[in-house]
Amino acid sequence: MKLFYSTASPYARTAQIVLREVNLDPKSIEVQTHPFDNNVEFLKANPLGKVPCLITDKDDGIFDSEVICQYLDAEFNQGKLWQPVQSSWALRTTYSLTSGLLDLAVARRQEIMRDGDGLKSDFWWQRFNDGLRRGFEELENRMTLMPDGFNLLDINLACLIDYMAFRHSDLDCIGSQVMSRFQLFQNRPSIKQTQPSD
Ligand SMILES: N[C@@H](CCC(=O)N[C@@H](CS)C(=O)NCC(=O)O)C(=O)O
Repeated sequence: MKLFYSTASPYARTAQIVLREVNLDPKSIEVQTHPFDNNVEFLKANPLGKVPCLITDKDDGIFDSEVICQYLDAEFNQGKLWQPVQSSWALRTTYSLTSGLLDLAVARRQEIMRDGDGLKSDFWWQRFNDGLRRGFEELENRMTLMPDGFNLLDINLACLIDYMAFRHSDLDCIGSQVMSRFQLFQNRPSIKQTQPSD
């Protein structure tokens, strides 16, 4: 099995955390790549050219991060990390909210990079900021729904919170309930060993 990841990708990090949580050996599975390197094996497994991408022992390509996390959990952990989320549409929607916030945070990062080429759009900048503000407000309101025990939604949440600190420390939009939830598990080895970096 191979997991293609990049060290700055919050989506790839969710899969890296699950690898560790289900007691697989990351050293023998993780392959660091940059999506822009266009590694041939990686592009064959994921024609979209995005990390993360998993190649299974049967040589099947699996993406995106949500499917990889559920695959690893189902195959190697009896689905214990997804089970608390799976049974509730509200929690699954909260999972989608964290994924959507990651999409906005990554898009905002791309807008910052485009600024270097003089291509920053004021319209999209405002739209990403507004989406992040509204989305984090909604996430704060949903924290009362969170189930007991660490689960795949917590993993998405951890990657989101750390990515905001990594790329968007100028924004102050994370509420106290979200931070309290994060603090419950931020010291897990799987979280500490996978901090984002350039
Ligand atoms: N929905 C995808 C998003 C993956 C994604 O956008 N990854 C970024 C890195 S953060 C990437 O590989 N971008 C390269 C590109 O878009 O060409 C997932 O959850 O895996």
